[in-house]
Amino acid sequence: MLHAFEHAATPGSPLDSGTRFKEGHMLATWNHGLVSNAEGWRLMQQGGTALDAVVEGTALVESDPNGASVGLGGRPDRSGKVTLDACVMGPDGNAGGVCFMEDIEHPVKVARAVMEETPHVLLAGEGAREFAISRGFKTTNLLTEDSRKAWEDWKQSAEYKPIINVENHDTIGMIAQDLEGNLAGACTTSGLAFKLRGRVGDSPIIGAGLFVDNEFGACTATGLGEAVMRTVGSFLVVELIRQGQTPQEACEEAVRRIASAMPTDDLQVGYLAMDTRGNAGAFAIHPGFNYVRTIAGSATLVDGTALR
Ligand code: SD4
Repeated sequence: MLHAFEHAATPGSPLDSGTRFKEGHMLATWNHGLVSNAEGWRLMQQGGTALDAVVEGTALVESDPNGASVGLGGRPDRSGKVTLDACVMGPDGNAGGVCFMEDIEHPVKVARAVMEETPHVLLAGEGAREFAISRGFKTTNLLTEDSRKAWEDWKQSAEYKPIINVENHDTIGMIAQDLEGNLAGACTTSGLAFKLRGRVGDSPIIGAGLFVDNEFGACTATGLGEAVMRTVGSFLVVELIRQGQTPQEACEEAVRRIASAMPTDDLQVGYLAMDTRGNAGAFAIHPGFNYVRTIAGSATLVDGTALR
């Protein structure tokens, strides 16, 4: 088996820094990554782990009532209920998630508790909610006035059509490498607006919305979860990195895999990945997918490239 230090990204490629960033490396989807990465970076410089960074960073975004696709203020399902999905994965290969969970503002923190305090990986629905309450999480009404109005408007047509790049502000997926060189990731969402009740997307599913292999790399996904789940996207990206591709090459191949399996006119998916050597990659089906990269304390909002 290759060891991380033997696993070179394509030597000389523009993304190959050849070595990891000693102060850490952080990527998050969409422009709310500016908020999550600032918090994650702050924690890591104070000795926090990559896992602390991704959980606390994404939790801040969950609390923003103006984010229509994550946590508080997330758009409800077609019955008017906000149901949340999230997962985390740490450097030791352990993982935890919750899906179809109501009334709890921080699914990403509950996912961490599932990982650290139970022998399980995924808790769903009422069971996830009860577990959260048993661990001291408070219940909150997650349906904001804005979301309620949007739902009332939607009911006029009740058209069910997932929209590409909703306000450039969607599911947050965050991956990080800490000062020790360890990787972790988190992904949290309210899923598709006005989804069928009970629908769960890729975001809480390990291997689909998120995957971390501490020796090689990490990936997270955003976009139409059904396409990511059908192709086990984040696992695929990390596996390709493991086999020697750069994160950019791996994200591109995973997007092409979707395009070869299904029509993509109305379908958006974006992948965001890093390896252990300081390389980053991002690729989407359609333009419009952006992400935030933080290196040396400085965050950059980057427009990802796309297939079409
Ligand atoms: C889902 N992947 O529930 C999520 C939604 C999303 O950008 O990421 N939108 O399918």
